[in-house]
Amino acid sequence: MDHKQRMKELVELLNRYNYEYYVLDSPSVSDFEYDMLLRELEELERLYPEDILPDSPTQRVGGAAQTEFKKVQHKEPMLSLTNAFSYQEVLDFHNRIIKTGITPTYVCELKIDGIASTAHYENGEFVLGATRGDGVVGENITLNMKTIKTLPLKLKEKYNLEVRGEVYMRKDVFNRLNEERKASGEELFKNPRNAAGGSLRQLDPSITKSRNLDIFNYILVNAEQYNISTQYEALKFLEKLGFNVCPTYRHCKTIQEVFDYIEYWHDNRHNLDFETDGIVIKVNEFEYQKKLGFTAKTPRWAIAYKFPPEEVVTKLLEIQFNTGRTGKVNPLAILEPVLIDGSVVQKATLNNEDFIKERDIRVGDYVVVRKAGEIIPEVVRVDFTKRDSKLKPFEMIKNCPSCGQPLVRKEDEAAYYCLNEQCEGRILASIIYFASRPAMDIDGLGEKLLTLLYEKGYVRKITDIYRLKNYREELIQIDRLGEKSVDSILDAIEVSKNNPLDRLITGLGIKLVGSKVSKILANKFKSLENLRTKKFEDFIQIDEIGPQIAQSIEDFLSKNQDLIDELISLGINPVVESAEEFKQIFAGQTIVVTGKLVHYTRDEINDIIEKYGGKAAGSVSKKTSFVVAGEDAGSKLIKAQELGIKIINEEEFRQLISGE
Ligand code: 0OX
Repeated sequence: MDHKQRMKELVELLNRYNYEYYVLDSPSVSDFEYDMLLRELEELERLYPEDILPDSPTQRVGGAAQTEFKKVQHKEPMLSLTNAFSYQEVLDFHNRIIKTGITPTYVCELKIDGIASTAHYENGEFVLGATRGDGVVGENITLNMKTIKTLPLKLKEKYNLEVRGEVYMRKDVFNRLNEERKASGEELFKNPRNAAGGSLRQLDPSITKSRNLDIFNYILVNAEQYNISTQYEALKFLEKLGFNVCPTYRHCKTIQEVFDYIEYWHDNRHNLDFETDGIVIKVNEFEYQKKLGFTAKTPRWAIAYKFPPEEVVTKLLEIQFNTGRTGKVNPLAILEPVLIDGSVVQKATLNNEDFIKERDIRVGDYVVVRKAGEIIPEVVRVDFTKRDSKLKPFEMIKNCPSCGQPLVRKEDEAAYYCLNEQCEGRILASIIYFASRPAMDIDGLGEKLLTLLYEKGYVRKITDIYRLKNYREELIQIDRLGEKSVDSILDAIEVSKNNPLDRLITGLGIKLVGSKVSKILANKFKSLENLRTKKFEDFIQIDEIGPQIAQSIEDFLSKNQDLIDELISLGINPVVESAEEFKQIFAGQTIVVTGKLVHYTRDEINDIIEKYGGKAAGSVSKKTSFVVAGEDAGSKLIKAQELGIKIINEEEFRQLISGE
């Protein structure tokens, strides 16, 4: 292929990936793949500048500007960063600077994996917020930015200033959002950055608000005006004004200290509650920054070191299919077990038929597997150098792997569905979902055991779970289950009868009704008995519920009155607790949880803090009332110690809420 053709191909590919990334918030390639293609294009353009295409992504500063928001012209262009993919490239950056005759110090910051934004203040009040857009013109997202709790709306002093930063979604918020989306059958966000982007670009700010975004600020525009001469002082100044600055920044006096910083965070970044994809290294002294200046799109005084992607190659042993409770049939890669980032991975998502075919993934291939955003392992691509020529191309199955009915591919969707409501795979999946963590959270009653109990006929529908106590003796005989574990499972089942109503509603698996809508329904209707009689008109009156959800609830109720009867007669009929029952012991307090806990997931403890009147925050600042520290607590604990903030352990927290 000649260079012109390759350049054209790269421009087309990169523009498509840009569109997926910036507009759809659903990229089909990893950042690393994107960066490598971009590098190839930049190299070709350097060799053949006369052939640069006008629509080349190198010819603009950032992502695509959206159409629905009002445009904002940035007074100072919003630049991006040159990437470095190795220590050598960081060293080259340093040497280039030294060569100009200056000896700078550096400020290292974590590179927050979010959406760049800018915030304008007049007289200390937040007046305008914008995205980067193409770097020159961004979108006015003032209303959406106002919903970000970590962005101050009023500063401690009445300054006129512009501050830039990264809007991001915490990992726990992201996990909760995706759990909800999964429960309501919506497409999942690939990673916290896409979720942040998708949430920030909502035309309805109330949706943005519900997404619980956060911001870290890192640039004060024209900082010299405030008698500040270094980036380090600028960050301190921002903190003092009430901005949320990522507390891990460090002033590095030598390039060796920069490498130490990179190494430290390479090893420790997984303990953070937000995602970071690298380290930003900035010349500290503004005087030197000025001297070094800019290229067309990036400053010469800063560089982003990108952490290498956590990818490993392993053999694809089999592609399995399973039918979910909504009927969706998901292909699943069964892999030769490998260690990725400290945990063994033997299953990974293959998304859908198109994904597999576009990448020509075949059973028997060696595939590159990545832990996408530390969450769901994903097959990324085939290592074609190891391809065995005898391997057969992938063929999508035509019938439901569970009931055998023909599968249907819905228009505009890549997924296939089994439409048989009596499909055993779907029924089993809905029972598993009922007992699972976002729903009734019955300890010990997971996928494996429920599948066994289903096959043996003990549990054929949701309500059979509550009849298991009649088969205690038989259960003890099953597959080495034993007396002790059977009793503890039966106990957990009984305890689940007292679960809050919203968990029960979630567990019903009503289409489009995840844990969030369930909470709204529980608060509004207070009991299952009351909810069961309600109709479309009752649901549509609720602000957060649109016609599709209202219809889906009505349809479900009309078909499932027997199930509700049974649940109630089995004693599963929770009534909503009123907020007053929880003493507001944390009223007015901001509490940060860090490290691994024994008794709660992060979501659970945050819920408890909020129920008791407190605010659960993601990062430590002077405003933090106290920190709850579990095992292996990292930078937040250190920050709290530095600031002299009270630190308690999990046991002490439990005592606080139990009133001991
Ligand atoms: C980040 C981040 C991004 C902005 C333009 C010149 C320096 N994602 O965390 N950018 C910058 O600074 C750039 N700093 C950061 N920390």
